[in-house]
Amino acid sequence: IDRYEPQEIEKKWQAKWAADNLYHTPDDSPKPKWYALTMFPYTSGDLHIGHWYAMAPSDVYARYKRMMGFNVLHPMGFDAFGFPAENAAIKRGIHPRVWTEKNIENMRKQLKSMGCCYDWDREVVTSRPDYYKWTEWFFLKLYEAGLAYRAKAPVNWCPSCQAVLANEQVVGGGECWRCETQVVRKDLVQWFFKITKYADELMQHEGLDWPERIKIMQRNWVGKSTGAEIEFSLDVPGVAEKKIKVFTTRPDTVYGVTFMVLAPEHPLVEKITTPPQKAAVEAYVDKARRLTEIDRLSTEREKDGVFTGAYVINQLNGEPVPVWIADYVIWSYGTGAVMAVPAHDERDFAFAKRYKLPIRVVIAPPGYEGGPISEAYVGEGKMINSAQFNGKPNSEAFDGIIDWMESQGFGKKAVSYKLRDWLISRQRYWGAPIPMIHCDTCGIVPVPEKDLPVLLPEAAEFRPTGESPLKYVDGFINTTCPRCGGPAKRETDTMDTFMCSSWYFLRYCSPHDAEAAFDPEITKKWMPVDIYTGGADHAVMHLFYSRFFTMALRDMGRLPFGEPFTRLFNQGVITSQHQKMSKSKGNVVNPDKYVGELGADTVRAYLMFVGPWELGGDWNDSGIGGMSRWFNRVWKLALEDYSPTAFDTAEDAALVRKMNQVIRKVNLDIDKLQFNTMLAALMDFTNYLATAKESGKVSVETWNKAIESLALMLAPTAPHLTEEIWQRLGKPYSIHNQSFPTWDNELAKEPEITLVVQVNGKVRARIQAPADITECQATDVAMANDRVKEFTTGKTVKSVVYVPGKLVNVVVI
Ligand code: ANZ
Ligand code: ZN
Repeated sequence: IDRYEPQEIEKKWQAKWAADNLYHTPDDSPKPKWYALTMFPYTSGDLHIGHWYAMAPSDVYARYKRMMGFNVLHPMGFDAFGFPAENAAIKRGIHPRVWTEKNIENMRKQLKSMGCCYDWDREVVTSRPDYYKWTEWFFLKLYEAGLAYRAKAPVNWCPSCQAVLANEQVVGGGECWRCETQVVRKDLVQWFFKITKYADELMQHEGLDWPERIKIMQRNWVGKSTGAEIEFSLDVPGVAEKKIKVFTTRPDTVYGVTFMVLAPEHPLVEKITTPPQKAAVEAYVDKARRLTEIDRLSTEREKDGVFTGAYVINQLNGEPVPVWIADYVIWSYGTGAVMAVPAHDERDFAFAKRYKLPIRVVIAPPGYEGGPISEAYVGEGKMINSAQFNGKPNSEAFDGIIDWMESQGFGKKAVSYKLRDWLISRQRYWGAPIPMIHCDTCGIVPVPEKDLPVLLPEAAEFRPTGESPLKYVDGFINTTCPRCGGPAKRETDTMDTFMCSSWYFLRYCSPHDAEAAFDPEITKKWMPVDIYTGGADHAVMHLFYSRFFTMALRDMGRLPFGEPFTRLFNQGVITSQHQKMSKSKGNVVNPDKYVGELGADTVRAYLMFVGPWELGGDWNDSGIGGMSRWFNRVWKLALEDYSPTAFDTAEDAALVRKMNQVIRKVNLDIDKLQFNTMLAALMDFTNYLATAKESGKVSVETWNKAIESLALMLAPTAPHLTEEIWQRLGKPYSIHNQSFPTWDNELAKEPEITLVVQVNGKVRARIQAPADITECQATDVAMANDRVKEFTTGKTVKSVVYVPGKLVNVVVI
């Protein structure tokens, strides 16, 4: 026979599959649907081995589902808007569109070399007008639904990228997620999406088969706190506000309030500050502005602050409370004001110590006999110094105080969320334009739907100024108001690229629809996604935003469900020299070289053999030759002639049994996405077949059946190799349209034997056991038998002798 030449056969079959449209996915099919989605790549330039690690195993699963009789939607596309394209334009003078399209060409070619069963007719590219037209449309729909608004807000500003970052894009100790520069704060008017409206629903994952880790991260990201909002009365001449509201998770400590702290940005600060305190307060506010939220919340930093000179009244006991400002109070959380209880809160305690403010214990620590305490007591206890609540456990007083305040009109039960609204404005060129117009007469006017898309002008100048280049494109910015027809200006900010990826899975369902973002009927058939695979680094941004979009669409009546991804699976990370691969570290592994030498099938299988998919591992090519040798063995076994020389019924039955066992294991492993053990089972089967061939004891029929099942089981992993084998075996094209082998539990069963167990020479038990039971297992089963135990408990086992397949002899004294 010919040699196994992967380069040749892979090219050949890829061309044939494409010509035959083998992986075309019809919307109409009598088969049940299966939507297998893999996170689409960002168009950064090259696919590295990490992309392969994400895409090859997910392709194996999609192919398996195809062979299991599903109509599988397995699409691929490109996340193509974003900073790097624009940075390339600034650095190298290439237009972002040209840079992006060039990268797409290259990446598509690389993706095709993997031999995945993608339906390329459904490819989406988020930076093309036929796609971003609908991203703009989504903006309009969210705006109509009251979910988009403009607000001036302190934003995270990356001085290096010269751009505003979402909270999620600030990582580590306050660095830009992309360039790791320290982020600073800046005020800008921006567009926000009201993702907080869905805070409660986003915390739940009902009916979703998602990793626990991701669910916890999402819940923490929402950060729901339950407590109360309490009003302190304010009486400063000339100030209209007569109350300051605080949010607290500890209403049970309200009698222990000895001062109040406002965020430096709190609008009342300016109004209530007394003349003598003015200079100090202004200086402090100025200083706070320059810090990031992360710095401000850091527990390591010493808490400092300034007295405003003003007082509020604690309405529960009528006491005056001095009002301070301090940067550990965050303006965007709760009400931006804190009732400070130094006796029971660590931060307040430190603050009170520093500024010599009173500390009043209202929950008695164990054994407390009055007097000062040396640190904040945050535990449970009996109420003291708390009027009619004295003597009650604080947990009980929690609700009692809320009820009392509600009846008196001092406060009410409240919840607060850490989750912030999603800031989507970007002062960048390479993104979908925000379809809004500013008119001096009419204010903010949405671009009429019929005028979409608002096209990105091709000509623009790219400068690292931090302002959108669109500001300087006259033909873009100057327009007419859709309402009054007068001269008006376009919004020049573009949208966060996470908007593009918040709905791409919907576009795949009807990618060529010119009338709608997605066809509601077709989309209803495909969605929700049955399995979504990708990196765990998308736990809060992409997955959160996609869920928000889906929930919003449901509430608009445009989708009949609110959760886009039924099952989520995160593959591990492939590292290189034990580090994350990155261009700057120069440790990026390019798979093309290995594909060129050994073939895509080998690279696919080798990656899956690194370890459990969810764990990832370090890339090391030392074993890849072994994978290639295995495929060569499979090739020879399958294609060389076989003829029985010493037929033996028992051996024939043994192969049938082995085959059924392997088929069972492979099916169960693939379904659990345990590709490494699936491959190990197939390798073991190959060894078994090699031995069987040598001994020549099985029939031609059984042999052929075994070879066919091996090829079919290997088809999802090594699609080219198996297609070639299938053809050479004279089977009908294509192996990828065949059914995956199924097993028969009866045939997979090991024949049983009867184990006789003797204790001190007397037969005490007869146990049914599988014929291939090992010595270890046989001893264990024997010793665990209840009858046997009756004669061994309390005695010392001197020896256990196993006569294979027959007898376990136990001697005790
Ligand atoms: C009084 C009190 C007494 C508090 C006590 C705690 C312990 P979480 O759990 O994170 O929601 N707080 C409220 N708004 C704040 C803001 N904008 N910036 C900084 N801190 C703020 O925290 C809620 C608690 O954090 C609130 O409960 C408040 O302090 C503080 F023994 O109120 B507490
Ligand atoms: Zn107008």
